[in-house]
Amino acid sequence: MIHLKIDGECVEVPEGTTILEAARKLNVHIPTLCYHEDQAVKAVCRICVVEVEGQRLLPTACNTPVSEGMVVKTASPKVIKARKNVMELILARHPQDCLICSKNGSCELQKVAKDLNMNQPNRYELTLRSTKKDESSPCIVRDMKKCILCGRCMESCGKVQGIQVMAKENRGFHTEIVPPYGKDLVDTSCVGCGQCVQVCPVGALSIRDNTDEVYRQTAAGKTMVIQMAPSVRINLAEALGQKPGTVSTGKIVHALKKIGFYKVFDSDFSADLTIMEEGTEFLKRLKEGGTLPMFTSCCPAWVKYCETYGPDLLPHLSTAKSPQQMFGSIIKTYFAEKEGLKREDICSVSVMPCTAKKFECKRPEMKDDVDIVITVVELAKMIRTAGIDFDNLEDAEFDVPFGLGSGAAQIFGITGGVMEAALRTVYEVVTGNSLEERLEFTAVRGFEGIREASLQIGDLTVKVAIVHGLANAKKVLELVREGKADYHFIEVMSCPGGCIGGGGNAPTTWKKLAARRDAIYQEDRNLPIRKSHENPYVQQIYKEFLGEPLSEKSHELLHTHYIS
Ligand code: HC1
Ligand code: SF4
Ligand code: SF4
Repeated sequence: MIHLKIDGECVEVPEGTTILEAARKLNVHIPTLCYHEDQAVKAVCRICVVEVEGQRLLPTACNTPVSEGMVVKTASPKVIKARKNVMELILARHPQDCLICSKNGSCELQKVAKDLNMNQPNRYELTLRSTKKDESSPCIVRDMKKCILCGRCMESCGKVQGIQVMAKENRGFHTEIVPPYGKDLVDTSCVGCGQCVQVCPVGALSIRDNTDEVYRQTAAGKTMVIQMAPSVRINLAEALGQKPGTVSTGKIVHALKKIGFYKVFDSDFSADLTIMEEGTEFLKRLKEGGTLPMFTSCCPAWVKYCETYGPDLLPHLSTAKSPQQMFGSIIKTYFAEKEGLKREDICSVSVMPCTAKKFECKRPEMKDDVDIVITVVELAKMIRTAGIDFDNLEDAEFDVPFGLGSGAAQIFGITGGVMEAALRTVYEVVTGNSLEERLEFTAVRGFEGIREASLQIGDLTVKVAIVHGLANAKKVLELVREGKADYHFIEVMSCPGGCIGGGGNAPTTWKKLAARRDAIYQEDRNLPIRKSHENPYVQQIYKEFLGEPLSEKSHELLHTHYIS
């Protein structure tokens, strides 16, 4: 163990600990910008400099290991002067339009500048990059004038997703982070997952904001209908300042009503529908010798990834649309008919934890089933704009008949959840036995990037794999291509942790993901119905409208095809 003093207080830490980590142990706050707790240390911004007794130069706390007897000052006049100088240099390259920036109020640069009390005019002249704003993607907006070159986005896109859409180009003052050949994002292999947005400390990468469209359609007198994804109820309160894992289903429904939605429906309902279709498709492939392993198809960033990097493997993807799109189809047909509306009278909105869902709804084969997708972060902004006192809002109920989902649908929002939901139904349908207290398939749970499990279903040992993070998906695609993956069914979610870690949420860390995970599994346990095939409204819609899973009508409305 190493003993040192930080701001006069003694601390004991293991060898190899950095000054930043040691300070955090003492609850001493050292400002950071390029540092991210889940990423490799970069030490490029230099805002975390500290003073170490006996050293002339100021080391960066994020990458300097502690040593025995070290005496550190984290906020001496010399340190503050140096940090203010670093901040002046950063601000001389950063637009000063905070009031109209998407990150206003949640920007890490803004916070550090405020904490540093930058109360004098900048001594350096403002010299902005000339890069134009890239609004070509339906999912995210790049405004590289605002980039502070921290490199976090490159790590998320490159290491976590294995895609590396952006890279550093040029040197020194001219350094920029850009897609290859200065292409627009839409012309790259970007899958729209928003993991780069998740880690960007400033407004250089942001979620495409579609909130104005919602207001426009409401003002135009459209019948406003919204569906809410499984993980939104887990993540929304956090985006409004509550602690991670605060579930607020009823409050969100109430807030959406206040904002002007005529019907508020639950995507958990269509997640159950997805299980009916996808589960039946899986059984059909098993029985009739269809293409196996079958891949899940509810994550649009994964579908796009597979279309781009595995066109030869597209027959493995389930043809089932995602719950979002299945719901869109049902709203513009069955629901419209029941309400005596034409499809063009309805504005079908969905609130999602996901930026890629914005792209999914614009795919031509999806028609206008879902008109607008807003993310958790956008809904949080709309709630603030409407002046809603969210914390003190009474709970409200989803509208019927699409307001009921099972616990199986609820866990769609976490890695392994789609598989677990499918297994609950497939097992009972095939064996005719009830799972009773063995309902929770703990073998498919967890945060390991690639997990596998097997389950005895009747005579067959079903082998499954669960993957999250596209860099992991790449490895599994390779195994399938080489014929080395003896799985029957593979769940892939692009975002680490699944949708609870989606790009449309407030910034995510593994620590926050653990709290969100606990909340989502608790929600499953709280629900009276925990298997998709037991959802009475799902049973009703098959009886009244769809016939049975994989019927002609189901194929027309609930299934899709892929583009290589
Ligand atoms: Fe997801 Fe899904 S679980 S993809 O993560 O299948 O976005 O929450 O809504 O469509 O249900 C996202 C979440 C979501 C779909 C469902
Ligand atoms: Fe990479 Fe995803 Fe960002 Fe696109 S949205 S640049 S794929 S991290
Ligand atoms: Fe969107 Fe979920 Fe896929 Fe992430 S894992 S891209 S949030 S659907």
